[in-house]
Amino acid sequence: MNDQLVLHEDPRSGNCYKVKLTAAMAGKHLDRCEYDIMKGETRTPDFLANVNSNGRIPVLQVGHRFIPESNAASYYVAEGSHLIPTDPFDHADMLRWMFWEQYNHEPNIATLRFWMTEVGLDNLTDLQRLQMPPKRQQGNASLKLMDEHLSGREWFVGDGISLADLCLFAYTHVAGDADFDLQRYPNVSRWVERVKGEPRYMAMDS
Ligand SMILES: N[C@@H](CCC(=O)N[C@@H](CS)C(=O)NCC(=O)O)C(=O)O
Repeated sequence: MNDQLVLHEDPRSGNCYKVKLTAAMAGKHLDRCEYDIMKGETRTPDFLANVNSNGRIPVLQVGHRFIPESNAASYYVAEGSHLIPTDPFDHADMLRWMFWEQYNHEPNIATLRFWMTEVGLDNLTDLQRLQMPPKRQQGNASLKLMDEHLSGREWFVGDGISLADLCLFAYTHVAGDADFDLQRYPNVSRWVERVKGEPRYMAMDS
């Protein structure tokens, strides 16, 4: 893999952080190209035509090709590293948690965090206001499920850290920004500290 890797990102995004954290832990270099999503910079005709027709970051540029979707981009970066289990069951289980993160976790915890920290409660639409209680309930249900899974185990898959841990970590460790109380989930809290203690760990604001 000799292609240059460029991450198209907004540094405030946990989805973008997943790709940077994965690169740090896998010992790979990423160049960065920054956008401000609050100014619509990922919705310009140029971005839609040339980077991601879905109008969102992160997007990983590999040479002249582009991989949108944080977990797919992280998977490309992690290829060949200790973060990707070689056992077929563990590999599928890692993907299970990454798909689960996108369906059950990120749409609730990350969206509430975005609304509360970037958009601001006063600026929410009526529909967003209505969606807040169910998102909070579903976010807490996700944290509870994670806490139960981590009972008696250190990592989400098999015996070691994998990409599943990093994809789940990105928005879990900042869930407090959206008023989720991680102290209610002691196994999750210990796992957060475990990830932070990994040798090549990189903080979100790095
Ligand atoms: N499922 C996508 C979600 C990407 C996403 O929602 N990106 C947000 C930032 S975290 C974005 O680009 N928002 C700007 C917009 O929608 O205009 C992923 O995991 O990469």
